[in-house]
Amino acid sequence: MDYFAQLINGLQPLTDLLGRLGIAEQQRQSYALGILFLLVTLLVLLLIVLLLRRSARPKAERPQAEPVSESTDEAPIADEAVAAEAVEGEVEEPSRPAAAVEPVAVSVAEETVAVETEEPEPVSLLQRMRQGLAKTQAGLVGRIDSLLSGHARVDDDLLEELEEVLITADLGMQTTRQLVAAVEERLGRSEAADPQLVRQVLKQEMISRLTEVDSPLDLEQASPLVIMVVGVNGVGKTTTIGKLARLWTSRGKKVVLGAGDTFRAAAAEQLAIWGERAGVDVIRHAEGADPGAVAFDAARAAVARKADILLLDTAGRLHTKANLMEELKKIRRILEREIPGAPHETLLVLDATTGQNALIQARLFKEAVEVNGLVLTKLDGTARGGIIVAIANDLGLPVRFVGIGEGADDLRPFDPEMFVRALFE
Ligand SMILES: Nc1nc2c(ncn2[C@@H]2O[C@H](COP(=O)(O)OP(=O)(O)OP(=O)(O)O)[C@@H](O)[C@H]2O)c(=O)[nH]1
Ligand SMILES: [Mg+2]
Repeated sequence: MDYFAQLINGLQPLTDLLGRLGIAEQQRQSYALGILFLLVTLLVLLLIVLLLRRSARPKAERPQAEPVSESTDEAPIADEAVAAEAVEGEVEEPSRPAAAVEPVAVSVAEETVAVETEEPEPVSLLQRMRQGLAKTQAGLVGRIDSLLSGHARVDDDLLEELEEVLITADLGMQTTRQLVAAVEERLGRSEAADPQLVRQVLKQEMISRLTEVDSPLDLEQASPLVIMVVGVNGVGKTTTIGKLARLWTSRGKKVVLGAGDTFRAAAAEQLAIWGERAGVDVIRHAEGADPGAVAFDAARAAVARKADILLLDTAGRLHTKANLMEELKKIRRILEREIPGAPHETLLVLDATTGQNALIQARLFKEAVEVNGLVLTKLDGTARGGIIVAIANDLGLPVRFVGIGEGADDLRPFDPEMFVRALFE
């Protein structure tokens, strides 16, 4: 009862107000109580509505909130790992959903649009090279990294395991021994040597070994510059010629192609297709014709048409038991008779996916036909890209181009530093 009296007292201002509004005295108290009851009910209802909205909101907001937290997680990693070369999309993308006010569907749609519009942007050379070398990166540098993180210092154990990693990654016995010796010499087996320094030494040694033999192909040394492309079957000779034709015509060179692989009709046809794409003339004979005759006609045509470059395709195997190397020597003699100094370049094409086999082929061809430079194809499809260091180091031959895909633009002039950076960084 006491509480009731207090409540009535508390309602005095309200009953006074009701009195001023002309409500009879007997009814004022019940009116005031009714109003109070209404107010309390409204308040409770308001609270219920607020609570319901609060419990419903996280469901709608969760997908928005996640990308925001991702953005704060990812940005520093991208910054640290790839510094200036950070993929733009990775850094920018997460900020979009954070800014979006509309619910889930819209923010997801915006994200998709952002990705779609970013895709066609030209990727940098280094990025493209990095993509092409992804498998070698994982197979060689990935393994080196996990080896180093498992050791506290540079000791016998680490050096032994490093040797094993390099050999199994196709760097070959000779190059592996030299690289491990360089690490030992430069870091010693001291307690103080941080294993992470091994990474630096390997990187520098690889660059210096590749740079030692590096020499870009000089296109101005002769006109027409005659390039004979050799290699066993399936390594990518014809594809490489097609890509080179396209690269050089795009730089204003007049290119003529010679279909010296008469072993199968499809070979000349394949070259003709590449020629058409690049808009260059292709000199071809019927299937089974003498490759020497094709070389002769191609050389004559290149001179007559004032071509800057003649690219001659050759077979990787032959119909007869005639030795492939003898056939290639004969072609060389014919070219030389027609154009003094030709072939100015004998490019040996090697398939990186064959690993140590590529090294053996390179030795054989080098002895037989005076190879001047190498093209290493299919780096994109293999973890054995380390073979490039072994070949350059063991044979002392410059790598002129590397193939990192089947597309017309997937042949790149070889740049040792960029290659090693794409692998290690
Ligand atoms: N992934 C990838 N494939 C390549 C590359 N280069 C060539 N190829 C593919 O390798 C296959 C063989 O290429 P070709 O150019 O026909 O090889 P070839 O040496 O002329 O072969 P023969 O004419 O039989 O002696 C084709 O399917 C090419 O598309 C490369 O860099 N990356
Ligand atoms: Mg071919």
